[in-house]
Amino acid sequence: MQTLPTDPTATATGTDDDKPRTAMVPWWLAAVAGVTAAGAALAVAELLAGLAARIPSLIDAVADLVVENGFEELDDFSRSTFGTGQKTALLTGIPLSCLALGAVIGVLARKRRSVGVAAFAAFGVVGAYATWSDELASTGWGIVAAVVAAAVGAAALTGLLSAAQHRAGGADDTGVGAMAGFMAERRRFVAAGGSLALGSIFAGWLGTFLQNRRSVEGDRAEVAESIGSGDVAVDGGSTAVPADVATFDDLDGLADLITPNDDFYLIDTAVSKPLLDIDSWRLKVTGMVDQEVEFTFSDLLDMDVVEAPVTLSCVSNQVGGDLVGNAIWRGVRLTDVLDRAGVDPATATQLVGRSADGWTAGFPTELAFDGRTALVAFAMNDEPLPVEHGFPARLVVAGLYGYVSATKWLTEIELTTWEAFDAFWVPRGWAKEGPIKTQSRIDVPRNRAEVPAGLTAVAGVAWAPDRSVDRVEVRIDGGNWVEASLSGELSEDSWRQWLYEWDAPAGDHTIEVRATDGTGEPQTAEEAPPRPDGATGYHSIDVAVI
Ligand SMILES: Nc1nc2c(c(=O)[nH]1)N[C@H]1C(S)=C(S)[C@@H](COP(=O)(O)O)O[C@H]1N2
Ligand SMILES: [Mo]
Repeated sequence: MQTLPTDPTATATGTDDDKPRTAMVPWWLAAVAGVTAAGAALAVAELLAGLAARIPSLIDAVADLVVENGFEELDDFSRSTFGTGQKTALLTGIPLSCLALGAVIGVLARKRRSVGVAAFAAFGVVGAYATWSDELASTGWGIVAAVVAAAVGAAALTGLLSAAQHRAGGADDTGVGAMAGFMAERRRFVAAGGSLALGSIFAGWLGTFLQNRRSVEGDRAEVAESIGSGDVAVDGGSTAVPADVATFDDLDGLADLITPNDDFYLIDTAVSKPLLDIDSWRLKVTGMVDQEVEFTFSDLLDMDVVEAPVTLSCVSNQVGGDLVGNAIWRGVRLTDVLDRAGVDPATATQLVGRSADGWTAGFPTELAFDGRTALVAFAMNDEPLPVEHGFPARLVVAGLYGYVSATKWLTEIELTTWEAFDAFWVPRGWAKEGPIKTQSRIDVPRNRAEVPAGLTAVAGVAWAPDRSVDRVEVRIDGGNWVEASLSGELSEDSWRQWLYEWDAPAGDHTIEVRATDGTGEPQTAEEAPPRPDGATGYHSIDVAVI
């Protein structure tokens, strides 16, 4: 075995830095150096983001940027297969792409180190730009994080490439394995690269750990006390239905009349959910108002607090889909909030809700004043709003799809005109107005289920907020519509369960459902996709009766 000098600077074969006469680093070694350098840059950025809440995670910021600009059909995508998995895919895809780019940069930087430095500088610019468009983060700190990360990446790359040029020489003839031979020959590279890689893994892990540890559960517990949830657990939520309202909750597979918070669908563009501090949180009412006003959380609690069951639905819900839920919301009336500012719906024709992370939703101001349920809500099923549902406050407007109304992490209500502003989803191909269409869904039996012949329960839910559901009918194999029985009605904003006892004959059958709203208008049979203003048509399932 070769005797190795203990002092790495004592090697005679290596040449430092940019001296062009040195033998070129093999491309694969340069690729390894590039990957390691990119990893170090990412890790440092995540560590900084972990150390201070004000410093944004560059990965999150880039993911947000992709969501906001890349995915026009986010709502469509997130509906089925991808689900929240789409965001997870982004959060792993972005670092993986960075590492892959790092490999390319490493190879390109073999001849000229300046190419590597320039590439990392470009990385930094992208990171800084992404944090600049992130409303929750301080832009200044975002730029600091990006500059530090880029500098670490560039330094790591040049350092590793230099280390890679040091060959301790002659290891191939020692008879030891190829790996050991390589290690001996490139020991400076192995030592530098190995410790950098290990350090990066640790820094990245620590940064992610610190970021994930952040929570607002303390604030939520405080809110639980002040909203009088009493001894209601902070994560359970009460879904107790009033005694005088009949339900079919006992039926297996049927959606509960009140959706538990943990089962309530989730749709938003936020890659990491805003964690808002209850003491510094403010709700501002701005724009075309008599005077702009600002509410603290306790200002809201001092107002008249009301509670209302409201069914919320996503415009991208397919016929038969599950992007719909029914919760009891508690908060203050939107009109009470608007009255403090002084709003004239005849001139200020659009109400825009804005979230802490810059998302927007807008609807005609007159709808806030037409008598429907419209709340600045802070509790959901007797529990402070869960973080993912908008803690500490959100809008809930009965009868409007979420994308035009239900702003989570609400920080501002701006009064403007209908023409002056298009909220987040409007330029992305969704209708500017979003009234919820009457819909019904079959939960039991499941599509393509095998059902034993004889009496069997066919059941589901139907909704038409804020018009109420008056009738639900079922049709077997295109025959006559027969009326199903209905659960009690929590409110006209709330969905109803329906149940039909079917005497099922053997064979293959198709079951369809339709609802009629409180105005006597039956659900339309005409099939329409979710885009641009909500899916229509009858939910239909096929079953095999045996
Ligand atoms: N801040 C913010 N609020 C938002 C959204 C969003 O992306 N960001 N999505 C809206 C949409 S499209 C829907 S359907 C509802 C869903 O509310 P949920 O996730 O509590 O069910 O929230 C609305 N509020
Ligand atoms: Mo939605």
